[in-house]
Amino acid sequence: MKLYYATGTCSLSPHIVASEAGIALELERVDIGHTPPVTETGADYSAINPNGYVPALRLDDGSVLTEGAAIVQYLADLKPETGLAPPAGTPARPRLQSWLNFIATELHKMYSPWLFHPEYGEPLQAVAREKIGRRLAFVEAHLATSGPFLMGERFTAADAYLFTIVGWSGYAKVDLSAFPQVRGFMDRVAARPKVHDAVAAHSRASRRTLQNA
Ligand SMILES: N[C@@H](CCC(=O)N[C@@H](CS)C(=O)NCC(=O)O)C(=O)O
Repeated sequence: MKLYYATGTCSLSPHIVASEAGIALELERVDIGHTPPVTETGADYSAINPNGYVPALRLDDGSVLTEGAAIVQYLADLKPETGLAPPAGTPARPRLQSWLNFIATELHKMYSPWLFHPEYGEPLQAVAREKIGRRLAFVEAHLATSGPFLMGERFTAADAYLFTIVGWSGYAKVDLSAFPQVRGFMDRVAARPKVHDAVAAHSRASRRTLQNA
């Protein structure tokens, strides 16, 4: 399997899930700033994902799966024993999907693009930061009562995604000082050896096979 990724982006989330699951991924970096986007091997990325964004996962049958929330579930389901995604058909699975959807729509797309493009200007960015603050307050309250992870005692794919997006807070000037539970969560996740490996590999990786990163 090959993960199309770009450093510093949401493609870290499936990278973490693969690392936690012990799944070997081939990696191919995409220059998403290039028009049209190209991969490091010179391939036209828009022929791989017509939407031009990362992540995308090339499956072993040659087909391509897009959308981070779907990709992390696919990877987690390959290794059900890890508990990275509860089994389909159990009440816990839609709760995982609820978190993934919340992170994708209420956090990911509030941080990006609003806080990543200065051309939107400070008034719009202030609106985005205020909304993110309200959503983080919700996460804060949840972690306080039901943590240490989003689904309770076990680290899941939703935690990988939350860690990835909230990790943009410094760059996006989102103040986490009012959210000690969230900050504790970030420290807890960052301290996981397989997360550490994925973060390091995500930053330095070039096209190669990543064995159990
Ligand atoms: N809906 C997509 C969005 C992915 C996304 O926003 N990717 C960003 C990086 S975090 C990207 O590649 N942006 C470049 C672009 O939109 O052209 C998903 O959840 O996977």
